[in-house]
Amino acid sequence: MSKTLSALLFDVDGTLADTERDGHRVAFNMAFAEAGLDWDWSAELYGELLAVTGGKERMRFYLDRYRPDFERPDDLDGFIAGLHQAKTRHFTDLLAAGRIPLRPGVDRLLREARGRGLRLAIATTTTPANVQALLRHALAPDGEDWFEVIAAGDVVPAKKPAPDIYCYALERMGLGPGDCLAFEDSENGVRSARDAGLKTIVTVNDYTRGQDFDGAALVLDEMGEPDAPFQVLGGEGGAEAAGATCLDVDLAIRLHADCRDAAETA
Ligand code: XBP
Ligand code: MG
Repeated sequence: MSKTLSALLFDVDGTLADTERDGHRVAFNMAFAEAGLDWDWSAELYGELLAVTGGKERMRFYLDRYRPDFERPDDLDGFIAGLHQAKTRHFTDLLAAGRIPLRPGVDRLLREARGRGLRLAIATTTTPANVQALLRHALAPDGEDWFEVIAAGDVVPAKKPAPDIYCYALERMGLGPGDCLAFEDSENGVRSARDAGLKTIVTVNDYTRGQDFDGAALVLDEMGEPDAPFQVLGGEGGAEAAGATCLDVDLAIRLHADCRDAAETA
């Protein structure tokens, strides 16, 4: 395994920002209403639907599971794609209106990582336009340029929990998984990163708190800020985090080194 931590790979939804309940869910419901459908995804139902990653895949799952009687149009794929386009428009409008901020500590960690020469990438299931809008409106006008690779959406056929999107990002960067750390918020995300060979730091949210993060290097409530410390909820690198108040580059380097030692001992 590489001795140096070269890059940080970030999930988007739930990790960079709490986008699901008050962002994606709201945008889906706006698209449904606009299309004259009586579908309305409550915050609770949405928690169940999140088991399926990808908005188009999620709508199809909803139809199969909750709307078996819905009279399906001949071109179901086209119908779902149309709804999804409208949903993306509504979601990016919410972002442009500044409705969805970054999670605590994300801005700080990204700035520090950039300043210290770490390479940055995105590996996400969501649509590229959503990533672009979030980075532009919640991070910085040139936020997209901070990331060497933005791997998103349908660029790979199999979405998380398949490892494909991480493998794609690593290949584009010419790096191996041992050179990097991944940042995730969900079990599906951790499985994806783990199966790509990556060590992963998890920040949970209300939808993912009770999930299984087996093998994660560290599980936190938030990345934390110097005046608003994180809480360590689990993970194999808890000892490395002792005494730390927030997730910074030094802690990331310690966690990466710890993983390396474990791999060398094994
Ligand atoms: C995110 C997703 C996405 C978003 C919606 O998962 O599953 O589908 O919920 O975005 P992850 P789209 O954080 O694991 O990448 O509607 O653009 O798919
Ligand atoms: Mg996520």
